[in-house]
Amino acid sequence: MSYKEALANFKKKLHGPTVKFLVLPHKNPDGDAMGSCLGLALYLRKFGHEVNIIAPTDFPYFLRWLPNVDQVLVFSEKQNSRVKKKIHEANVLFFVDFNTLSRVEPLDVFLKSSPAFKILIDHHLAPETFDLMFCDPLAPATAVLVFRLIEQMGHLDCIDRDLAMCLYTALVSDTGSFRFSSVTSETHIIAAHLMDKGINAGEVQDRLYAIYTQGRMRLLTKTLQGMKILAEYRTAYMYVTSQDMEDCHYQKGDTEGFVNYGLSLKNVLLAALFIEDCTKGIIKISFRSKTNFDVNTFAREHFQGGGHKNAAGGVSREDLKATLEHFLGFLPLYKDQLS
Ligand SMILES: [Mn+2]
Repeated sequence: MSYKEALANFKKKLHGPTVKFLVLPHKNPDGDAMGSCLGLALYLRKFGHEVNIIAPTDFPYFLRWLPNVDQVLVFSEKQNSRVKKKIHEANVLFFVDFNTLSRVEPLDVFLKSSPAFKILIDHHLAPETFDLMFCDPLAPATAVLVFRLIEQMGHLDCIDRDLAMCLYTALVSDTGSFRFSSVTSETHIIAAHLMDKGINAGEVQDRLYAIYTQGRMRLLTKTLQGMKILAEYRTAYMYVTSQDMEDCHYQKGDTEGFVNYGLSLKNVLLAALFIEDCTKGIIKISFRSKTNFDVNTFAREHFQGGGHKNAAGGVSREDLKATLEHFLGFLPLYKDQLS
């Protein structure tokens, strides 16, 4: 189905009889996932539809101020029956900021078997197929696709201050405050449109980034002190142990953005952050890169992950020491690209 056909199809849904939408971000939702979901929900409600949002796991504390964030139902064992009921009742499922249903585990099985109409809006590479798709892997954030959808439907007037706040926060989150190479003139034009709705850009920055607890700052200090720089491979890597997290009173989201410090080094093209998760027995890994070094492929081939060309994630089921050794062992294979 072409984008144009998808739009026409969506238009019918939007202007048709009232339906129950269920909007879902990926697990461990970030600013783009949450902002895009909340913005989309505000938009759909303007047409009289019932809209629920379910997050597969909790979201970080620095997003708790987003407009209507209290309406997001977070899945947990306790909420199990409530969540299943909402999935069961939904006529339209809206998947936001992820490309495969495995990103919404453990809800994926229920969503897969649901007969509801399924729409995907996302900017990751190689998405799975759904009934309607609004996808562009070149878009710097899913919020850009939400904005485009609203614009192409001719509904820019529907964007009020709250909706603008949600989308702007999403944009800032996924573009490293408009620094990443994915940012285009369109990104800034959208940001300008959103600012014209009366939001305070500085306030968004402060709410997202000027919120370090003392513990988080200590964790960052410790992580930076342990940073290793491999000039030969233009690579910087860091790790966070479970013990460090415990010592620094870790809260969900505290390591967000740490990996970018590696990339702020002059001459570094690849940055990696390894986070030990003892409860799950895994190492979570974040990769960031500059220029053409493709961390999506790197994460996919070696660490069961993926994402975008310059920002991706992965996982290792070995311990921290073995994981780091493997990572270091892979670098010589990329010597040509990392020089
Ligand atoms: Mn995103």
